[in-house]
Amino acid sequence: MTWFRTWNGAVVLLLIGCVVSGGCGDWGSGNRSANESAAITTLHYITVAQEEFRAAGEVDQDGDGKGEYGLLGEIVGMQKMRGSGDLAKRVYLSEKWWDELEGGTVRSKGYLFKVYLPAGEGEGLEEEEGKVPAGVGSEAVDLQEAYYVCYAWPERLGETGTRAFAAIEVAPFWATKMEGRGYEGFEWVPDTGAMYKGEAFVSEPGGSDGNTWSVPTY
Ligand SMILES: [Ca+2]
Repeated sequence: MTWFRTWNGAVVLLLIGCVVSGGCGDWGSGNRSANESAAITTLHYITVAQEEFRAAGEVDQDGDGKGEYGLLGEIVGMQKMRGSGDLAKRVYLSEKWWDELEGGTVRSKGYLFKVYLPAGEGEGLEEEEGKVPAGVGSEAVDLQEAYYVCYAWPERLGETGTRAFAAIEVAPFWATKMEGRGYEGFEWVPDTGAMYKGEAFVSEPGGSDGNTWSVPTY
């Protein structure tokens, strides 16, 4: 009985510690691996959401009947969309797969997620400070019908995760151990073209940020 009381007491203390620290889901070596697995899962559902969002034609800035990919605030139904200024007709990324939206960046289990869309000439369109940017030129809109990139990186490098990930409009996912440049929280955020060898969106993945981006073996 003493052992059970002690063991149970330890559990209670652990739970109190979790409440005080704001959660137990994002630290510890075991959780780093769990966080990375969860990040891959969330990235997967973001790719599904992107295809459904585009197919539904929620954003069609040039009115050609071909939908454009979305920014995360638009996809989760919390930000007015480019072009129409309406909210999406439905939520495309269930709250099962993310916790919080902050200035266009989604937070989930020790990782941050951000989508860039083509703005033309390799530049990225992003949502900043809770505002979805206004429309861009027609050439960029055409590119937004075809390309996007979504990065996932740890909130605290080495604590909540050791790898960064990227999803683009075609499989597979890409990952880096950040051997050349670390990404962490809102301070060190991947640039639009980080995972591409050359011009963002239209060149081969592989990395131009000092890191090696490759297809992970998990
Ligand atoms: Ca269109």
